[in-house]
Amino acid sequence: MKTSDSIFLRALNKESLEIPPIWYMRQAGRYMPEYRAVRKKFRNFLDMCKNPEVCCELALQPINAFNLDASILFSDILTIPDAFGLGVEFLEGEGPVFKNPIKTPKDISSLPEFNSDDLSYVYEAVSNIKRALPKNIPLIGFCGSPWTLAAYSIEGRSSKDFNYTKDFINQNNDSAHLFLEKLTNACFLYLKQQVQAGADVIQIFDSWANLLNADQYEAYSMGYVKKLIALLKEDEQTSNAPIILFARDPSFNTNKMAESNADCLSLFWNIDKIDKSFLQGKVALQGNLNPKVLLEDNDLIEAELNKVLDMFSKYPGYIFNLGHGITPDINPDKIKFLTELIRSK
Ligand code: 1CP
Repeated sequence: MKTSDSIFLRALNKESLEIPPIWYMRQAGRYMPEYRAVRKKFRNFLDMCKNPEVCCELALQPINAFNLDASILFSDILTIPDAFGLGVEFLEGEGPVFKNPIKTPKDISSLPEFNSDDLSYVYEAVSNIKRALPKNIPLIGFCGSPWTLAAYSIEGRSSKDFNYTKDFINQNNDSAHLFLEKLTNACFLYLKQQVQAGADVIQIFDSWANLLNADQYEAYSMGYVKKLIALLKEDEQTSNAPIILFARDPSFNTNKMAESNADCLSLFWNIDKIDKSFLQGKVALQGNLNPKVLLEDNDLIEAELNKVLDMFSKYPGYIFNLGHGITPDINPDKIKFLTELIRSK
């Protein structure tokens, strides 16, 4: 089997398939006992990401447990802000905390030049995972969207509303755009090295798209995602890697996401209507079962799965996934049940 035989790549190429390829956002993570056993050896989560052998072991765990159709690099989106010198730490129960967040426009103008070689531990993880995977299982490399990375870097931590970030961009608009520009170039160089190391597909996570109204989304997020995708499509080394764009709970129509020129749109779980006649032939679609459904009994899981499959299974280029990541409270048996159920239909 060659990588090009993969049903995941065929779906990304907008082919209609009998059974959709299956993978899960956050398929490696705390919900798996084998992940927790490795995780407890590291105090700071990012130290674990800086160990390419461990990242390889973690990326392979869900492939071995559930026989999935795609693997995703084990890492985090906050490696880029860390490489800019913002000092990212993930301590027990706290989520990400930045030692040196962006506080003033001067912090942006005086940022060091992004050196993509500082993230060589990520590219090493990519090549280790690629070597360990069966040939027909493609590897997804990823980054956060420039907007999502800017939000964490300015807020200095996670937040429900990122109000500090919103005030900062309103008061320092030119600097905010300069920062987004720097992040866009960093994302491009970072993804290029992931592809050079063996990533077959790229996913861009716009996990805080929901903070922006439609106009702000265009100005602060979509504009830069478009630029990033254009850079990737124009570069000889990355032009063949299909690009998936995920946006959390967007306040804009799904058709808008297709303007990014991404090859596939990853739909948040609350999207229950799509304009198939507009999207068909332009983009593949990925999604979008609500992860919370996996906390319910099997009959309810099947009923909710059927709704998703009714909506998408005939769509040319459909990839089964959740509408957001697997949460730590989900029992791995439910992932096995769901995966087998999809393949039995
Ligand atoms: O304590 C732990 O064990 C850490 C939990 C964890 C894991 C397993 C974090 C901390 N990151 C990851 C891995 C990770 N992160 C992966 C690879 C695993 C896989 O998918 O199989 C990926 C793709 C990410 C991407 C990521 N990190 C996103 C985008 C996806 C999304 O969920 O929207 C985001 C927003 C982050 C930031 C992040 N990483 C971790 C935390 C706790 C957070 C903050 C989340 C928040 O702000 O609420």
